[in-house]
Amino acid sequence: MISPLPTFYLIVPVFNELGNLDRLLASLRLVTESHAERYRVRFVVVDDGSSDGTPERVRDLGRDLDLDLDLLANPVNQGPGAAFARAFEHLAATLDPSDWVLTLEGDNTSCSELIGQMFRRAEESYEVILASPYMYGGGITNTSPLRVFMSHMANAFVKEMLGVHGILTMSSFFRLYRGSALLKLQAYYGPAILERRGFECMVELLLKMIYLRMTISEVPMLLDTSLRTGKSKMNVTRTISGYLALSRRTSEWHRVAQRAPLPELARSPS
Ligand SMILES: Nc1nc2c(ncn2[C@@H]2O[C@H](COP(=O)(O)OP(=O)(O)O)[C@@H](O)[C@H]2O)c(=O)[nH]1
Ligand SMILES: [Mg+2]
Repeated sequence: MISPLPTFYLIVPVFNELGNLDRLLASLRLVTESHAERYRVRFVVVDDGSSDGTPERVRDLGRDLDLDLDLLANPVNQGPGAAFARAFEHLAATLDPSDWVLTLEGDNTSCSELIGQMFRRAEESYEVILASPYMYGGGITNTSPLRVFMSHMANAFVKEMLGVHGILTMSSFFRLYRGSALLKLQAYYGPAILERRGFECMVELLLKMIYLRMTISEVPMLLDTSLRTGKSKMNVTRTISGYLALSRRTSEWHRVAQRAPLPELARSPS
């Protein structure tokens, strides 16, 4: 049966998040309840070769909490960029311009309380909303001052290197997209949208949105690392080299944005 409601997809990449899953999916269950009148809520969780029982627990929780959930599993770890690419490709056949897609972290640090504010901002007609720790009113807490400093430096460095001005947070996973925006990205860059497999994927996505002149806004977010159990999986050296690799692709991505979209994928009203 075709649902009369638009779909609200929540895409969550996970890698060894067993300690965070119960709380994560229980809090996202509340999101499902609070949006039930306006959207059909569907979860797309992408596991990436976890060795701690993450995919099994996701499946159990999906059943226990009665979530509409697709679990995609890569047997071998490929990185969060590859996971998002797989999820976008998974949506390509069914995504409608009136749908909404939220991408978020699986470690409980993407505060679900912010989702309402992201929707309100999007309703001002923005195509994409970024949760933004580097914006006034946001911040990073329960993290050492050295790490906070390094994280600000990395964000500023990436912006300068790639010539991005006017956007405060470059690499947050936590974002809300209009279905029409993702369809447009797919029409230009293919159903997976992303090339980069590592943590730099979110910067790649942001650049492609900028090259397509999409409307982007940010809402302040307090990133509280005490909300997660376990450590960050981001490998700093690999991510820096990923950022450098991005800079070698920007002129090609820019060129692609100047040409007509791939006709077989151009379903979005632009
Ligand atoms: N699918 C997939 N997800 C990953 C991978 N590495 C990290 N993640 C997920 O990506 C999100 C961000 O990772 P996290 O370790 O919290 O990085 P940080 O927030 O930068 O410290 C979390 O949901 C992780 O489970 C990976 O290799 N594959
Ligand atoms: Mg995290």
